[in-house]
Amino acid sequence: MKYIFLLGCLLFSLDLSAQKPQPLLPIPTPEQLAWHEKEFYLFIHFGPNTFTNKEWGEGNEDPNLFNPTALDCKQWVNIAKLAGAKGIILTTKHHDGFCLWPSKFSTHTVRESKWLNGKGDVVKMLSDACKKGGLDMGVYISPWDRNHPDYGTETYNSIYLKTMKELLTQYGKFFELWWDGANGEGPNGKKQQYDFRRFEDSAFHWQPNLIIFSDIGPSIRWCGNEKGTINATNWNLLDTAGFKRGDGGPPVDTLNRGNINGKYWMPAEADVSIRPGWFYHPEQDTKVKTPETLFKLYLQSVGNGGNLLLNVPPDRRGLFHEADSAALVGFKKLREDAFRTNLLKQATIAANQRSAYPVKNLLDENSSTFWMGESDGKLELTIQLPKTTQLNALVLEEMIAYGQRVRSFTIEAKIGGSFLKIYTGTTIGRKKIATFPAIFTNEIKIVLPDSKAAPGLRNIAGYKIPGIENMGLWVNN
Ligand code: FUL
Repeated sequence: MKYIFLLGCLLFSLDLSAQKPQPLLPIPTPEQLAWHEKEFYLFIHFGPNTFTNKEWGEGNEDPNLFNPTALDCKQWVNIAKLAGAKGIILTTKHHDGFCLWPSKFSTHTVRESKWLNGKGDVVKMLSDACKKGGLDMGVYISPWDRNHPDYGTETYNSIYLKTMKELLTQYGKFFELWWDGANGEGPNGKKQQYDFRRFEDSAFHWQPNLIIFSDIGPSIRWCGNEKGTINATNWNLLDTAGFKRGDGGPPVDTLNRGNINGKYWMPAEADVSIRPGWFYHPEQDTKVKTPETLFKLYLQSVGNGGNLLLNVPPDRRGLFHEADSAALVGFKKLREDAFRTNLLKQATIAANQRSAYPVKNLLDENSSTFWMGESDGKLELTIQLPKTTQLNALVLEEMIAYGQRVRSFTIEAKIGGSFLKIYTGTTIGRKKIATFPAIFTNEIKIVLPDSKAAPGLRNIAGYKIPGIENMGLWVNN
């Protein structure tokens, strides 16, 4: 009996090891994995610049200029939800130093303004609205401060810490802290030597599950541009040794692609504004990006394995402008139309490698099941469709919880009796939306010639996305 029990334990443990593959380090933390699933969320630039028509305030603006006539954070949250965004990151303090909450460590805040007789707190209003609406909230707290009299001295590092503490301990949980790289002179003409080590340790102390953004993380990286695009080759890995935030950051090309053998898991976030500026400018009401442009950016950011942080600046009323709201709703509709019908749902799939996992997991549209090969050698996945079908996109998802492994892949389709290569790709990562001119086929092969380790995927889906042939997507493909 004892032996049968021991045998049972042994088999059970063998079975468990089959369920859990060997990770290929580095791998994402649970917080980074949760962040990856957010895909798309909004950025909000709001403050004195909204009223002075500037992008970078000097820090000496009269606080009374900040006077939104109808500020309604519930409207921001409602529109964000209609757009399918999962959260909102607010510029609680931009480079002008103006605090959107009544900070005790500044005299340049909402408290000094006429707005709500100095009793207002935008951070509180937004955090309440996000909690009520089920959105996550994040905070941008500019280290550069063109107002604070202590900026440029060691005292400012302590002031910045206290400022962060107010935000990170009084408003509940934030999902992300955004550190801008810009670092110019303060009011006394001096630049600041930031104590980022202390800032970082303290931020994690106050909010252990925080994701911290900067050129070099520590949790996620800037994608190297403000256009909202990530390279088709996108490693979630980065080497940060010797680099700083801002001017001393890694080359922008590296930020856009990551490092193939980078030491840290450091995925890319693509930030871009829905308008030419980050802040609201009335003359840009006619320059709001179209739903089609936003959809293309989605393909070039989320579709290349990163996240999209889309800025929507409220106007002087304190509301999203009608043009921005319409574009956001249109963008959501394009995503829904594109990904409504998975054309591989009834297909069958086979692999040329053995595996401990059922290969049908790849087509089950379930992100918690996956399939992993047994070697880093050539893998071929063959998908048989029940009938000839028109497709122009495949969505592939790598099982990144065990590390990013796929270096390259091709998609081939049987057209007129023989297989033609229709897509040549490099990395897959969390999500690759591979688009190509529409084809009719009933058999597709995905070939992964060599991966860093046995490749693992969670899902493969196929679509016929309306209108992508006019988006100029295949110029470099
Ligand atoms: C930049 C800032 O200088 C801009 O004003 C804006 O906040 C953008 C998101 O980051 O570095």
